[in-house]
Amino acid sequence: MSYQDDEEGGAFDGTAGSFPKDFGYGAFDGEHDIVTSGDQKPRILLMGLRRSGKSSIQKVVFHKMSPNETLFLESTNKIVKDDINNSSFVQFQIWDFPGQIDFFDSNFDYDMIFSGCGALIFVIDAQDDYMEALNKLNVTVTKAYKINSNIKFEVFIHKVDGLGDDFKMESQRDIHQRATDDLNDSGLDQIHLSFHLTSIYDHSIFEAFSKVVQKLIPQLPALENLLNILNTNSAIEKSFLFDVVSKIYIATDSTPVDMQSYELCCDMIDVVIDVSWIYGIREEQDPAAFDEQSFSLIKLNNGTVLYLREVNKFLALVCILREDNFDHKGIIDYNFLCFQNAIQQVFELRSKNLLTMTNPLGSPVVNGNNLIGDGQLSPTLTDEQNLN
Ligand SMILES: Nc1nc2c(ncn2[C@@H]2O[C@H](COP(=O)(O)OP(=O)(O)O)[C@@H](O)[C@H]2O)c(=O)[nH]1
Ligand SMILES: [Mg+2]
Repeated sequence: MSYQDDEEGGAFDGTAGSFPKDFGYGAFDGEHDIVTSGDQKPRILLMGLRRSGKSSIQKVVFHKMSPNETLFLESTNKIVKDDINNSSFVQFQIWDFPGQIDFFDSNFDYDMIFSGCGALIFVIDAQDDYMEALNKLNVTVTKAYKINSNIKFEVFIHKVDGLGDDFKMESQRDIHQRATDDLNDSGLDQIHLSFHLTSIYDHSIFEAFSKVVQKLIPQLPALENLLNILNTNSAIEKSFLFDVVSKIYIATDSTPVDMQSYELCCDMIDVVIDVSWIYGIREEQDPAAFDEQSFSLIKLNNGTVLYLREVNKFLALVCILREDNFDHKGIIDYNFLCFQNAIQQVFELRSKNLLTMTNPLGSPVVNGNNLIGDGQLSPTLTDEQNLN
């Protein structure tokens, strides 16, 4: 069932450089090397005590490792820098830290580490005693904030698969309380920590990572707005804009996300990629199983339809709607084209701005271009009346 085992494939295995150079939006070609090169990419740091699950998270989310395989991961003894580029829409670097990092060790250049950092994820093992982890969290956050006050601090209360629902909630409440109290005690109550309950054994880790990445995308409001418009005009109940390789969603409409819908959509992406991998036509040079033509439709027996459309080689739109409303497939498809167009405009605007602005620290690079500014556009999505 896993296409990623295919050694020569490479399109979706997260390996840098496996994509042809001309992927993505044609309009952006030729600008790829401006910001992609060097250490300019925004950083997401993974920190926490030894064996809290940092390397596992990184392997499962970005390298398609199966959760069981993480049992055999060696412990990390130096900073591992992982470039999430070329194979993914949103580009950034993930730095996986060894657990036993010591802040008083002068071998580490903290100014350098924290100054280019967009988000710091602190992983706490919820199956273990977390007092030491909380101390470490406090030291880390304080240190990082002093160097760069723009860092987004994310706490992953991890390995919650082993915990009952009550205990889960209780740990979250307790950790939240203690962590913020500690910060208040040190007079740093302006620091905001976000908390996520995660596990690599279900989709929660992808969901949490989605939220982290979204905070680093300045165009998020524009994307959300586009999805809202699309939904209203096409009678769609929920839609996600997915980064296909990692299955993190970079945007969704403003209705609340329910975990089950998200899981369904993730599974659908797996199915689509697997099927196209097995039965798709493969051209010599381009092993991508997924292209601009890809779409898929799944009808569930509860009267719901899942509809997936490819936006570009990296992004897919997955919509959930009621079967009755799928009568208007023509309108939905038309609206999708408008949506696709608008998305392209958002990122073209960004690439124009790129010429006049420099790379702001912490903002991610998309398709080799830095995300800058806010997309102001007037999408001309049609509604039903216009077509009738
Ligand atoms: N039950 C459970 N175990 C996990 C989870 N994530 C990681 N682990 C296990 O935790 C152990 C340590 O993981 P590792 O990634 O090496 O931790 P690191 O030292 O923080 O990089 C491994 O045996 C993993 O299989 C999780 O979500 N649930
Ligand atoms: Mg590790």
